[in-house]
Amino acid sequence: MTYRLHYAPDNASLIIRLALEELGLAYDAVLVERSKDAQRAPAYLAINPNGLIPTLETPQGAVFETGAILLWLSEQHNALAPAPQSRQRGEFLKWLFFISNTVHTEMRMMFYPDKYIGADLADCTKLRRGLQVSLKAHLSKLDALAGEGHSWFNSATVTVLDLYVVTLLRWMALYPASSTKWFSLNETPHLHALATRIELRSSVARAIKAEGLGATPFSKPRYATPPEGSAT
Ligand SMILES: N[C@@H](CCC(=O)N[C@@H](CS)C(=O)NCC(=O)O)C(=O)O
Repeated sequence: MTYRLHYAPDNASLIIRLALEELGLAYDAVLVERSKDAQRAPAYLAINPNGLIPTLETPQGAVFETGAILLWLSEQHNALAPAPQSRQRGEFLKWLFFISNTVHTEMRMMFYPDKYIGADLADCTKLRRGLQVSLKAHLSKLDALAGEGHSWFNSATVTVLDLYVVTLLRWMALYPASSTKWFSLNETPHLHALATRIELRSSVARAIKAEGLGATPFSKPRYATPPEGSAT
């Protein structure tokens, strides 16, 4: 069975697309029409009861949650991560989980504060300010990590952690459009170098084409102009 990636342009499914492209795997990309709230339609909820994008259909069933899909793919295909028995595995895993359950979650709250605290504008602004402070501190830690010469982050061998981090950097620069001034990639030179290096890969060129991401999707991103679907 060919993998089926349920995606919307420039959504978290982009991270999975990058991994699939990097692994050179065949897959079908199935558009989830965000403009029609298709992620909450019964057919989608049957494969992802949380109604979130992405979901990857596999021969072993549907896998959801970005971090879980990345880990699953890296284990199935023995690539894009230190091997399970290797000395580096624990270090790699703790940072992958930190990205998935802390940084990505904070970004979700930045994008959709109303889902957490209601639609009051003043409240949302306050929440976003708090998140910006926290994200800046996390970015500074990640930048230091990226400069430490690990084999599993910002090295010549690409990992799912690299792909996850550069996509989050992209979103920090773009979303929500009204509140991105806090972010400057120049403040984290190691992450800047990572973003610049990853976007030159041929796997990324294919993702750029599929989702209309522009030539520098991580180091100097612009809003997507996808051939189908919409980011929101
Ligand atoms: N924890 C989830 C978060 C995924 C997520 O936030 N997806 C967004 C798109 S980037 C989504 O589905 N948003 C639609 C919604 O919240 O209704 C994961 O890692 O897969």
